[in-house]
Amino acid sequence: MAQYSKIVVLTGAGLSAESGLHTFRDKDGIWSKYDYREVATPEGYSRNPALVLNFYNERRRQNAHVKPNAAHIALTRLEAEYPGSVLTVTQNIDPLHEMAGAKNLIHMHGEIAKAFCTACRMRRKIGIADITLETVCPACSTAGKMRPDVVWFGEMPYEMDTIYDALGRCDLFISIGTSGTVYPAAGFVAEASRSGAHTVELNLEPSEGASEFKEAIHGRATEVVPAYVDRLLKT
Ligand code: BV8
Repeated sequence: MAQYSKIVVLTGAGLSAESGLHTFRDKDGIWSKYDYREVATPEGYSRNPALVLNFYNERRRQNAHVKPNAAHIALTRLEAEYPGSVLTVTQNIDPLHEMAGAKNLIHMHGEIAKAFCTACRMRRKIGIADITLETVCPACSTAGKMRPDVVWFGEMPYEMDTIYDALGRCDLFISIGTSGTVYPAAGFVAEASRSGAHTVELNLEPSEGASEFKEAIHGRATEVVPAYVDRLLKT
């Protein structure tokens, strides 16, 4: 009999660090090079759209050559082999979970490989293509109104109803590679605890929300995540 029946996994930038993608708040992190108010807010986008489009074009190019690491692969194995349900909610906008075969996945902060038109709201996959002020929307033919389909500060993350419903029903909540700085994701552990779930943090170091977890295993994701998944699949 499996120990848990409904597992929710929350992942952050630390999960993709060993695939070569920068995190946000580590010493050489993205927010040490850019002011998030200029490149990750609607106000920044309306002030200087070219700066924001180039910020994401640069990150999209970095995403073009990355590969899932052992932690992404272990999470896909958990989803495929665990006798209960496993939902992965990622704050990451990279495609590494899907590349590792994840199916039951929510990108709550959007996806860098997608774009939408601010004129007609049409959404489309753009892969690794740049978005510029000359990019024309294929649906309404307006130029210069396409933006990355990512959730900026002050914008509502995606699929929050589904996420809160899953948090209210889960009996295991696993948080991986996130500093627990950004809400509402940083509040998920409290939601899971309220529904009586066991809560575990797998992170390089204690996150800002470390004290809210019942269990913590600190180390690199490519080491601690496969080991923890092995433990779950054996019980
Ligand atoms: C919203 C864009 C409301 C995409 C990002 C209270 C409640 C609700 C909101 C707020 C609140 N207080 C403040 C807010 C506002 C704000 C917020 O939380 N601000 C913070 C700074 C205080 N939140 C918002 O604005 C959110 N929206 O609340 O909307 C609303 C309501 C009604 C109607 C409309 C709106 C939107 C938040 C999303 C913002 N977008 N990015 C992109 O460019 O990627 S946030 C950005 O930070 C990323 O998306 C990222 O996902 C997110 C979290 O960062 P982490 O993933 O945790 O990365 P970080 O570098 O911080 O940490 C990495 C960790 O990994 C570290 O702990 C490190 O030790 C570890 N690590 C490193 N290497 C490894 C490792 N671990 C293991 N192995 C390794 N090898």
